[in-house]
Amino acid sequence: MDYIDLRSDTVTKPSAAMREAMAHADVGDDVFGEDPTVNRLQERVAALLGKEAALYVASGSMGNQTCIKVHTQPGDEVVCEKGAHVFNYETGGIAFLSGAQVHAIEGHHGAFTVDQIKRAVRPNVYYMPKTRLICLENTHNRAGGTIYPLDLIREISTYARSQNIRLHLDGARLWNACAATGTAPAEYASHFDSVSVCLSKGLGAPVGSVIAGSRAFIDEARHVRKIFGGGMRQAGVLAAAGLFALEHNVARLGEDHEKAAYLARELALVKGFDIDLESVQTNIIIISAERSGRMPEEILSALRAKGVLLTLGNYMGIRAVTHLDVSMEEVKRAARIIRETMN
Ligand code: TLP
Repeated sequence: MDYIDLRSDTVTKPSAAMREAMAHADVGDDVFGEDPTVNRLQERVAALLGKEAALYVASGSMGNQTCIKVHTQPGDEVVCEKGAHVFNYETGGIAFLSGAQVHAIEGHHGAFTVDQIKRAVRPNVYYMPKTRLICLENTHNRAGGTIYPLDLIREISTYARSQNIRLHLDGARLWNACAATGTAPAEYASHFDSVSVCLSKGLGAPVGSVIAGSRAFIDEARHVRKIFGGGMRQAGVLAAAGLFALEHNVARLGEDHEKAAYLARELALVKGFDIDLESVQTNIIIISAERSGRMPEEILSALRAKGVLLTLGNYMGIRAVTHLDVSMEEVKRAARIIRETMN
């Protein structure tokens, strides 16, 4: 069956033109720092984010976890939002890889305030963990692709700096936040000590993320990446896809947001579905199916049988994500199928 796949923006496949760029990439051994395409990608992302240096990594999880490892010592505390990807979907990596513990705060639309952070930060007493790092997520996946308000980021950054607490941005979908707000990536990034961005979500590359920060931070991150088994060799064939994605697939992200806005409006009318339309700010829709009286898993398999793929969202929730490989026409068809299945 030809599925309309709305499970994630990670499901996109590299286009013929992207594959062409990959086939012609100049390569070298990146563990020696000699892959010209990887170097070009790192320089490009560092410039886009206004940081001194950047490092290509295999995935968003590797990017976040590498940054967290560089920022923390075992026993430290990392503050993040309750629904954060680093906390929920990275297999306990903060504990496993960094030996740090998480202090999770419940935000609104994935964002918390300085006051909430102040209440979470540990006093400087020897028998307490040290609050070493705060992680923000923009856009926030589990909250529904919500955008972290820039004024909140500014306040949090000012406070974190005053307390000597590091600030990391999980910017897997930072490009979507930038497309929706018109804020430049470097403006967001300027408030953080480290930033992780993905090339394999909305941008449509098959693999890869990039982390950015000061030169000293990235030197340390390169060391940690090697420990994590992420030293790659002729990775230029992959990095070429990332460069292609940055060149061709950023300006079009607004289309994905239009498709999501349409789909959200349609699905809000479906019997038993509840959608917080205010949270639909980019390309993700979280649907609560609680009132339908049906379990999300049951709804997902009924839709699969009719050719529409969605995935589980937060508790009792279903998630739909729009992307490069699903057209407005397909989104309209999916909305029709979902309505028919639920009515
Ligand atoms: N998110 C995936 C799943 O893991 C849930 C998805 O389908 O959305 N940060 C954020 C905000 C993410 O949404 C993701 C991936 C990551 C980091 C991790 O990226 P990868 O999957 O490349 O490790």
